[in-house]
Amino acid sequence: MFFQGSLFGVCDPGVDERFTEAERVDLDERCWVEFVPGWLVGADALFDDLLDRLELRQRTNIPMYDSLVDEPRLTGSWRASSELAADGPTPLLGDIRRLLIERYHRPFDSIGFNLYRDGNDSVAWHGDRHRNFVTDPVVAILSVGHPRALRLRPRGGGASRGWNLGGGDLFVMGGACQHDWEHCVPKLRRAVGPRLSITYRHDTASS
Ligand SMILES: O=C(O)CCC(=O)C(=O)O
Repeated sequence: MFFQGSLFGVCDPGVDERFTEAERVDLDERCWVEFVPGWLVGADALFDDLLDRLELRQRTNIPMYDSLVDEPRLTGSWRASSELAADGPTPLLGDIRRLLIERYHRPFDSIGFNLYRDGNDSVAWHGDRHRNFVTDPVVAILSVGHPRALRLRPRGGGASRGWNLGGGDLFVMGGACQHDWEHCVPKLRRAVGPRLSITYRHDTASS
């Protein structure tokens, strides 16, 4: 896949360890998000590196309305328990993991990768299912590649809000977000380049 790098994204990747640009938004009394625009510099280099290294696969037979379909994105994952590289799939993703653990006080032990190849790729409204065994999980999404909207809406209805995520942006959902709110990445009608989301999650409650 060809990826046209942006001028600012082609240097060696690194993150702002002080989270200087972090903007926290309370969605309601129980739920918050934190947006850190441009948290990772050199996002295009990381994007290219991960496309080379990751084994992304096509999930099939996903129930959608009355039929079974191919999931409209490619996915991959890393788990702390099952890998030789115990800190992270690459040194940088391991460093990022440590920074996220320090800041959000959660034992991020898995990373999910989602490649949205173009505007036809998407994920429907949902809350992450590990809320069924972790109360108030924190979910941290680092986005590289072309920006795509991540939208959030209250479970059960209400106005949605959106953030455009790509190019090294970090977006964190916390509090009861996975219980009380849903999120999605909608399809786009216009042409758009690929985006990879790198999602840190934890299967237990505290670090
Ligand atoms: O790609 C994203 O930004 C969101 C991914 C997501 O919601 C999921 O995989 O559960």
